[in-house]
Amino acid sequence: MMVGRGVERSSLLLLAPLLAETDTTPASSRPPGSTGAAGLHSRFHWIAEHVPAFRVPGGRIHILHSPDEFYQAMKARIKTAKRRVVMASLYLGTGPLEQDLVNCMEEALERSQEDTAANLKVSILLDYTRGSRGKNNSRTMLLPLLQRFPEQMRVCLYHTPDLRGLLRLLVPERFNETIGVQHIKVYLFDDSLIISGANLSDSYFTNRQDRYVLLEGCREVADFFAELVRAVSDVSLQLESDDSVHTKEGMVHPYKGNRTDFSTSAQKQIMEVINTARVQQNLQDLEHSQDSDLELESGEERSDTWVFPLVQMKPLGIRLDEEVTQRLLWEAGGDSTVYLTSGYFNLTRTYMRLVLGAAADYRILMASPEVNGFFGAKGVAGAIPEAYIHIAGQFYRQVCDLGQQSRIHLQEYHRPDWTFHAKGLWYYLQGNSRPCLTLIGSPNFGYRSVHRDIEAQIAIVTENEELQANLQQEQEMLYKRSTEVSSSTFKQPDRHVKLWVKLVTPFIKNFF
Ligand SMILES: *[C@@H]1O[C@H](CO)[C@@H](O)[C@H](O)[C@H]1NC(C)=O
Ligand SMILES: *[C@@H]1O[C@H](CO)[C@@H](O)[C@H](O)[C@H]1NC(C)=O
Ligand SMILES: *[C@@H]1O[C@H](CO)[C@@H](O)[C@H](O)[C@H]1NC(C)=O
Ligand SMILES: *[C@@H]1O[C@H](CO)[C@@H](O)[C@H](O)[C@H]1NC(C)=O
Ligand SMILES: CC(=O)N[C@H]1CO[C@H](CO)[C@@H](O)[C@@H]1O
Repeated sequence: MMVGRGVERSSLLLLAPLLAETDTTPASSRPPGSTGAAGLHSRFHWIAEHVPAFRVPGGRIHILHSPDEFYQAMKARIKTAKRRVVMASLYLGTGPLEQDLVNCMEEALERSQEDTAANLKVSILLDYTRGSRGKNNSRTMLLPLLQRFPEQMRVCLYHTPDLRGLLRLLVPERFNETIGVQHIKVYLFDDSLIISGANLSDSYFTNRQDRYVLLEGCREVADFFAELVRAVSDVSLQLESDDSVHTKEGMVHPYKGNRTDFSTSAQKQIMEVINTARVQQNLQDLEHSQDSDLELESGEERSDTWVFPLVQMKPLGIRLDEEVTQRLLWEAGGDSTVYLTSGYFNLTRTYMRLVLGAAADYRILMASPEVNGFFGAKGVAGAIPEAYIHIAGQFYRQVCDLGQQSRIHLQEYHRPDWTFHAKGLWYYLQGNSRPCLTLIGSPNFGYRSVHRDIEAQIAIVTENEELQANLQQEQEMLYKRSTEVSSSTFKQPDRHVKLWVKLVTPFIKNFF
């Protein structure tokens, strides 16, 4: 692997073990400061060696800004869907807003039955442990639909293979979710889809800040995600109308079956979806490049944007998101600025080292304690914001020890009565006031995302100026509500971390 410019030897040494284990494809030679189509393409085309690359017109990608916009878009699209609705999420909440969403599905299914030609299929993938929590839960929300529309409705519950045996019996209910969950958030309606970090739950529809991107009429991307969710659903537990669950015929049971056999077979099925799409898109790209001299027909939109799906399922041996994110963070050269945000700030050790060792400017946005989702929580959970203060404080101290304060800035998000859950990054090249790349989806750069949960996000690389402007606006709106962290921040009384929290943080940080 070629190494970005402007990196000192010391950080190279630090990274040696890491580089050894990553991909060895040489970085494409990039003209410095080049930002044109060819520049962007050659700079980021290596991503296509790992994952499928879909070309779409940038004008079809819309950034949604608020929880309400996200919620209304989902309702409207469920109601008008004709062929398919596919929803993958951690869980479906049980409040009136979630019930309303279920009602929209019911309405769409009823309508589809009246029209004999139509055949709407609704497919829902949730996490088994989170979706089964409590008496009223995601399952009880969806059972009526399953009973009424058995031919059109599918509900699957992913169960991590790591929660098995004695552990499964001994871990208390709320804690068995910490072992690993289905965390992918994709909401798909015919050929349009929303990729987000937001769960299907009340607060995410009202006052919990997350990110959401809508890809409108992008059939190939939608087909890919529908297939991906189908493959994960196939290896998950199938919910029946009597609330029982069973494995799909011929599948290994996720926690009763052999652990290795389960992962191997799940990996094979999921990788098949990814590899098929990759080959298909490569072929298309080849054809496309051959006739790229042809004029666009009038009214035809230019495919000026690439969408790369990045999947991470470490329990099943799939680590594509990790590979791409690592290289992206590492290769961010001195000619770039990376805005990175994670609601819960606990970068993995590797990501942290990459940020500390890279040459780019980093602006890292995290939740301030009062917008942490656990702020004011009862019992042990109430200490979680403190644990994050502690982790952020440690990271900040490292930045200072390395004398990197002018390159790595930490910022805290504030907003009364809101919680902050946004994650992703925006990548700016020098000389450009707008980002050319963003990552958006479920992973949050933390230990759980990389090692325990199953996740998906997309990398969008675009030369479409309007889309770039919209991404910039999104980034600015989030950072506008933040203040910069300095050494005095951690001396404020509300940042006091109790000794016991400091002591237990190293042991519990793997779990959130
Ligand atoms: C569960 O749902 C039922 C029926 O909708 C409702 O009457 C009941 O109050 C709910 N229970 C809880 C604990 O939310
Ligand atoms: C989680 O824990 C509860 C209570 O200990 C148990 O009833 C439930 O079956 C567990 N869930 C899973 C998936 O093991
Ligand atoms: C929603 O999803 C996030 C991760 O995206 C998860 O950490 C969180 O616990 C979920 N929220 C709730 C209220 O369960
Ligand atoms: C699980 O299967 C693998 C090969 O498929 C085998 O080597 C291993 O012994 C099995 N483990 C158990 C506990 O049966
Ligand atoms: C910043 C930080 O402390 N990150 C930690 C998050 O959790 C993982 C898992 O334990 C650690 O390896 C990281 O160091």
